[in-house]
Amino acid sequence: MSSFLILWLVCRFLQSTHGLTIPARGDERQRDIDIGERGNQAFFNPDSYILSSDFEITSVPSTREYWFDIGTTTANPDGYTRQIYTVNGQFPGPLIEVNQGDTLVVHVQNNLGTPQAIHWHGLFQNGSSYMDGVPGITQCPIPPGGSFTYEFPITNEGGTYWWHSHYSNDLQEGIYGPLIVHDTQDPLKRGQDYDEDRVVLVGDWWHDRTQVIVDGLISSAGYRGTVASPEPDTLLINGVGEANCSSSLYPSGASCNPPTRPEISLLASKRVRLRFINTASHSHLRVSIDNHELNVVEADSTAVWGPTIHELPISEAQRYSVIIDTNKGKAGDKFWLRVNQATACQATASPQWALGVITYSNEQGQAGTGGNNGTWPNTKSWPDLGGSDQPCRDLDESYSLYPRIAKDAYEQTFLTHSFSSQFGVWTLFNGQQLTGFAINNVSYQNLINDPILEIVEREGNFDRNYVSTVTVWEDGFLDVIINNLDAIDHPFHVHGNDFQVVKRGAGNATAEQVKEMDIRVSNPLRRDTIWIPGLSYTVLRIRTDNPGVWTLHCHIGWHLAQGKLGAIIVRPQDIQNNAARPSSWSNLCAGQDKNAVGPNRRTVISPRFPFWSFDTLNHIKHQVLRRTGYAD
Ligand SMILES: *[C@@H]1O[C@H](CO)[C@@H](O)[C@H](O)[C@H]1NC(C)=O
Ligand SMILES: *[C@@H]1O[C@H](CO)[C@@H](O)[C@H](O)[C@H]1NC(C)=O
Ligand SMILES: *[C@@H]1O[C@H](CO)[C@@H](O)[C@H](O)[C@H]1NC(C)=O
Ligand SMILES: *[C@@H]1O[C@H](CO)[C@@H](O)[C@H](O)[C@H]1NC(C)=O
Ligand SMILES: *[C@@H]1O[C@H](CO)[C@@H](O)[C@H](O)[C@H]1NC(C)=O
Ligand SMILES: [Cu+2]
Repeated sequence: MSSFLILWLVCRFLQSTHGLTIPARGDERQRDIDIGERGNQAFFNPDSYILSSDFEITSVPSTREYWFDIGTTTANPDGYTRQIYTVNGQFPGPLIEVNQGDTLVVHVQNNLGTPQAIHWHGLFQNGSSYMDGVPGITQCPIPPGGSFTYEFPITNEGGTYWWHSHYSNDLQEGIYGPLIVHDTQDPLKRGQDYDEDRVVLVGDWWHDRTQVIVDGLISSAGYRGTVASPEPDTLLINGVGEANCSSSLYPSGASCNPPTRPEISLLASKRVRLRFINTASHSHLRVSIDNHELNVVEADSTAVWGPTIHELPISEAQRYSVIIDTNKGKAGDKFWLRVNQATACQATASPQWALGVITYSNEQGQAGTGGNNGTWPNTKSWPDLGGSDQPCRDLDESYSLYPRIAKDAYEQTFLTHSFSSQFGVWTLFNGQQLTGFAINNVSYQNLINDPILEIVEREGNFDRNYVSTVTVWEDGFLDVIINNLDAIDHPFHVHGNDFQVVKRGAGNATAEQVKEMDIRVSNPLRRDTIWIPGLSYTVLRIRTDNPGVWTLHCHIGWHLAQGKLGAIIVRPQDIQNNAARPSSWSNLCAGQDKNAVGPNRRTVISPRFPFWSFDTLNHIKHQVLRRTGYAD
């Protein structure tokens, strides 16, 4: 390969990305997105992400009922006005707050012209796999104009979760929100460990509609000239960002009306728990607050003893709670909240960031969006923030995170199964060839109206070649090896249970090799979403005490759309024995074409971006990062 070609490839990619301008702002810029008074503008009330101390945390169960109306509106989350999806007219979506032991009921009305389904990220769905919300895996999608009621008990869960669309990459369009489960047994307690409790969503944003991007990615032409996942146009904090309106990528001729920067007002001299949730489709993010150290106390929904750090790395779909002390000034003082894209995590990114404002206040409970009087913080960032060339790592690779409820690694696994995942050209079950991602050489095809769960109920087993699965029959402990054979990094999420991170290593590993390895025995981290660096593997130990069909997938939404999904089928016999379903669930499949493939897969080989060039790009990136191996 000539160096000219390599240079061309690099330039090609750099062209397709851009950063953000930070235009000077005055009072004349109105926050268009925060109040519902503007007809079809999306509504977001930042106060709704403040957890009230009035919420009664109790073990007395109750039923919590929510109504989700999914629709569209026109809004300008980052200055660019486009159609977005909303839930109850809100962007981002409403917060769900429950106690462990409650029954959650969510009535979803799909007012879109396309199907839909909602997943409850991190919740186990113990005994209710059919409520997991993955179309083609655990349900048929909710049709356009249709409705469906999700109803399930919250058992054994507590901490920070979120809900999001699992149809195509529609979560990117705005169908997501926080889901908080309180637990009287939670080692983290308000009043003891912290005084105030907030949710902060961080994520990324595109000016093109998701369907446009997905259609591009799975076409031979690619999106913006490539089948590699696109870098975002903007980063968002609680749904608000600032586009670079002078960038060549900013749609020409489009007006630019950036909303006011998000402001979070906090009482001075308190310990504040900030629950960060990364809702991004493609951005590993680094979060910091000038002058404030972040004491990490929760990873996904596991309460941990964690480090006190200046900058928090958080991958797609992960959650972290940090506690900060608001004793760095007096009421009225302001500090930057910085969300930086961890550029080195993506193959092609250039630096991007979003800024929010932390304002100290004397008044309880004001998020303070209207309160900004035109002055911005003059604080400086911590001097040791990660540079754009710093390799991405999960927090547990740099620091120890000890679950506060200690559990040693489960003993006596009955099976070690490896899922090897890779980008390439794959032959489908119908003979067609496609470019995309595969797990064990199978690039996922979604037979969306014939969910795997229902096949298992019908047939007592699942034996098809359009998705990579492993079936386990026992209640015990399973080791799942995930070999990331790409040079690029991927965040993996497993549904249905959390896992113990018992091993990470460079390269790939077979089941035979893993069985001989020393694993982390003492109180390994438990979580549900893990960042797996390029050309490395991880071993996840999972208890199979929850019968169901559990999706395992990359949480880069664009990779998911390109086939990066497999499943763990836990105890088909128990699925069959408990196959009573509400008729509303069965009705979603009634009369639908069982052979329909949707919504994403139908790719052909891309002549403009053949596999070898992606490989080359990986190679370049690998050299740039000079990745180091792991200590063990
Ligand atoms: C915004 O885009 C312009 C034009 O490409 C570029 O010169 C500028 O550096 C960008 N601003 C930022 C903050 O990236
Ligand atoms: C699911 O429920 C069963 C029966 O109560 C219990 O044994 C099991 O531990 C639970 N699993 C999870 C993941 O909550
Ligand atoms: C804005 O508020 C800050 C803090 O209360 C104050 O110091 C500053 O003078 C105010 N600026 C203007 C322009 O009113
Ligand atoms: C995938 O295909 C490659 C090349 O044919 C082969 O070496 C490898 O063993 C296959 N992997 C699995 C898990 O089947
Ligand atoms: C796994 O690693 C070995 C080196 O340890 C390498 O030779 C082999 O190609 C790797 N397998 C895959 C599928 O990448
Ligand atoms: Cu991925």
